[in-house]
Amino acid sequence: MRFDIVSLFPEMFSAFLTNGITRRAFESGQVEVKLFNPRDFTSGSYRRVDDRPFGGGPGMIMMAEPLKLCLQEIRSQRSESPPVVLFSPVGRQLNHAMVTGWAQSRGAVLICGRYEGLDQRFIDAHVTDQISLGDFVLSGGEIPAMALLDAVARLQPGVLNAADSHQQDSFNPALDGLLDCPHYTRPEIWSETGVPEILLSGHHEQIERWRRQQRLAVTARWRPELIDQARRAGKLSSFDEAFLSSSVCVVS
Ligand code: 9WO
Repeated sequence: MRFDIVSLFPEMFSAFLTNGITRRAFESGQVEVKLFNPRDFTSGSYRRVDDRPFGGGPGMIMMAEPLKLCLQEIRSQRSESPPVVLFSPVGRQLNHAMVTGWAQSRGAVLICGRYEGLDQRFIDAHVTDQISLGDFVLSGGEIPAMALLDAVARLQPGVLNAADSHQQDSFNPALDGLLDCPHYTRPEIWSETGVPEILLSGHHEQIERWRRQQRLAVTARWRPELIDQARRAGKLSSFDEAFLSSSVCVVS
């Protein structure tokens, strides 16, 4: 798959693309990433990419023409016509189902806005999808673009070290849409605090039962709507329901 990034700050992506477990996906080209700066698609010595808003008001607006020329160059490099994504709070909020969709796609053009936003005429003419990370405002779309790329890259076959450790993730359908259980590592006593006895017992069946119950308890405590969702999807067994109803189902 191929992602073309349109950003006035392409350097922001270099540390991201060359570090961590996702690095392999990017460096192998399994997830091909190309960066395009709209400033390279301007004419004149000022290399202008922004201008003042019609109607007045604070800040600057990204001009439509450099974005269009940039997109034209990207389209000329690709055989099919890719989706054009804008990161903004207007869009649907990104979730695991959307990430798996993009992870199985041919890729997209990711537009990273800056300043007060883009000329609406470019959005109306070219943007096919808007994606939000949540109801807050950033100073640019680069971090949301990296969030999507990161989530997509780690789902590619062979990217995670521990084979298939994303099978254990929160929001993996294999975990029935529950949150993940708590994890512990060495030392056995840290800051005068031990770890749950069961994890040291070597009883794998009991450990798995404990982890399932922890997932249920953590989810019921912090994201009760996900319990309802799992229940409606038929993902909760009678054992799960019995545990949820019991006084043992408590977490801090
Ligand atoms: C910002 C915005 C705020 C409220 C309603 C609509 C909005 N659109 C945008 C927008 O397109 N902003 C551009 C990208 C330019 C300013 C910086 N940008 C941005 C994206 N700020 N915050 C985001 C964002 C993206 C995804 N999820 C959360 C925030």
